[in-house]
Amino acid sequence: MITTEQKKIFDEKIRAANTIVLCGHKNPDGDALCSVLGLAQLIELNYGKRVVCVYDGNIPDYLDLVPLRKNIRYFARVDDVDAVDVAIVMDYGAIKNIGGSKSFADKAKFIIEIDHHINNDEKIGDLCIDDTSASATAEIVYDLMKKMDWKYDAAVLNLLMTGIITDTGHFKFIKHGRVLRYVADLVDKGVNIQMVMNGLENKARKTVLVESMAAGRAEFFFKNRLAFAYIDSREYKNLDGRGETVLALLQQIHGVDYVVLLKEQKPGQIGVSLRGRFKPVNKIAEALGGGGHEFAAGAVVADSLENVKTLILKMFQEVIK
Ligand SMILES: [Mn+2]
Repeated sequence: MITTEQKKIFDEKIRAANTIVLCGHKNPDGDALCSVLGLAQLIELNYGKRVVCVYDGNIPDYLDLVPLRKNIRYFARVDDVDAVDVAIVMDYGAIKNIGGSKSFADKAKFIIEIDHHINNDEKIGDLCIDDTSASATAEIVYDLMKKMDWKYDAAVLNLLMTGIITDTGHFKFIKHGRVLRYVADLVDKGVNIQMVMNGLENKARKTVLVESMAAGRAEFFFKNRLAFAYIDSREYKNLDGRGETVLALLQQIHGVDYVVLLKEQKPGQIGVSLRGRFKPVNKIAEALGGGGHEFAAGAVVADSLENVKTLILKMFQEVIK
């Protein structure tokens, strides 16, 4: 919940600022990207201020079609910003996740954070507008927009809907009804959910081919209860994002309780994605040094593809009895 005091400080700081920089976490996902672009547009519409949006890492192709996509720049190529009055850091979770964009926060006179992650790290904001009950950072931006009584446009509404849709896995991970009431408001204001979702289904042919190949050669273990797939480092270059399609396809198979996808990001560095259909997988992710949600979790392990596969099958042996 955004307090009157938070509203007041936000308003004063933005009003007094000349240069405002916005960023989300490194390798932005739909929520990080769209929350940044949406809030930037709201500030421009309502305060007429110069807002610079920056990112580090890569923005996946499936986000190419989101409104105002061109308004965000790779942090290292931004050389026309000297003094930063206010930096707004969004959807970041922990300081290490910000990446190179942190240099703008470092030189900012005032930092605002807007986040829905549980942050066990130190918080970066002088003003923290955090809500761990929010399903997406875009939900907090929507809340802020309403409480501030801001003007908005169609781009803002579509961006906020995109943030909510992507972070909730197309509404699957919603934990409370509030966000659906916001979604209802967005629909009443003119957002077309079908158009937003269609826009997100936007991948290069090579990506779809890698994903379908990985699903096609999946192996099955423990009486077909565990589906296992991998993507090697050569194929990984053509992957866009996390290989969600591989996981989604294998999860549909009757009798499969668990899906494991190993991604060789580079030799010796394996990204692990775990999905449980009806059984949790977060404990295994945590044992591998990662984390996540109960039914969707992951980790990055420094070892060979073969060794990580052996290790994970051994761990599942304990779980599947
Ligand atoms: Mn998020």
